[in-house]
Amino acid sequence: MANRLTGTVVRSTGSWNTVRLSSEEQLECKLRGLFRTKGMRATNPIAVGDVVDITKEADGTGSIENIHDRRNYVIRKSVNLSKEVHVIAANLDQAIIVATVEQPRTSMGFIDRFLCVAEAYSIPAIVVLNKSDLIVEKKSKNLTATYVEIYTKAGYEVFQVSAETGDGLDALLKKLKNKTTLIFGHSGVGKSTLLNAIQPELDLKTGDISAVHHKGTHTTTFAEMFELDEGGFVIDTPGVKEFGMIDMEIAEISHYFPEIFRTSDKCKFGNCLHRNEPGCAVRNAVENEAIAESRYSSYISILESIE
Ligand SMILES: Nc1nc2c(ncn2[C@@H]2O[C@H](COP(=O)(O)OP(=O)(O)OP(=O)(O)O)[C@@H](O)[C@H]2O)c(=O)[nH]1
Ligand SMILES: [Mg+2]
Ligand SMILES: [Zn+2]
Repeated sequence: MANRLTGTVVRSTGSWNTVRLSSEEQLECKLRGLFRTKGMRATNPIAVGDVVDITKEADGTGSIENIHDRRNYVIRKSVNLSKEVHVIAANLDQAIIVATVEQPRTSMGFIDRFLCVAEAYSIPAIVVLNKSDLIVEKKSKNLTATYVEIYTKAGYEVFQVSAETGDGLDALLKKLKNKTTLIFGHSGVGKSTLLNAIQPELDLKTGDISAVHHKGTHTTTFAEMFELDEGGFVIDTPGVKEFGMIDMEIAEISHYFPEIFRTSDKCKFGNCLHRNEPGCAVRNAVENEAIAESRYSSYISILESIE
């Protein structure tokens, strides 16, 4: 077709999707016809990051004619409709989980669930601890050191940054260069503030800290992809309360905890689930503190939630 063009979805709000054709041109597009996402029941047939073929209409809008196969994606269970999933974003090079030790404190369980899903989709994940300027008391400092140690030992890169003071942002920006990166995390951890600090022209709406603690407050309401001046794209997302995990096979969960997986070939039984089996190298490593207790607990809790 003569006027058929290919672009990337940078924003999807239901019936309208903003498609980026080039850095100069974005087009509001509607889905033409009914699309079924292969093999999954998703609340959204199109997600940020999807590559689509469109045709231009006379009124200056576009029609999405085709969605390209996804290289990868991150999905979570919808909160209300447990059978349906929500596609957070597609075609990612990496994902950042933004967490905070103070205001609010992100639980390790939440971080672990996200990391587990990222591993399941083979998306490299990075842990960013934001609001380092708030880490002043000894207790917070110790806790921060624990977070850093646990995730570094598990095999992840951990960045300590402050969107407020700019501390640590240069190193983070280097990591973002020429990649498409999903920015994920609870509401109020400073995802949008971080992106503004990296690139002020983005001018993203950010929350008022006092409003964060009221339930249901999300400052960012839709996932949206932005181009970085330095090269690359970032996808800001609305904060989530809980991360509903998609169904996985029980035996595969340990594959998505890198340090557990690495250790498991020393278990006596090939099908060891690392619970009460004799000769379990993983439990042994937890006892020797080679594997963090919290990571092991997250593993067990995901296992139990699926059973
Ligand atoms: N002290 C301090 N406050 C920060 C920092 N980063 C963000 N904040 C504050 O945290 C609050 C929430 O920031 P947002 O950027 O809106 O958080 P978000 O993660 O985008 O939240 P949602 O869009 O609701 O998911 C705002 O009041 C920010 O000013 C930081 O590094 N230090
Ligand atoms: Mg936000
Ligand atoms: Zn074992």
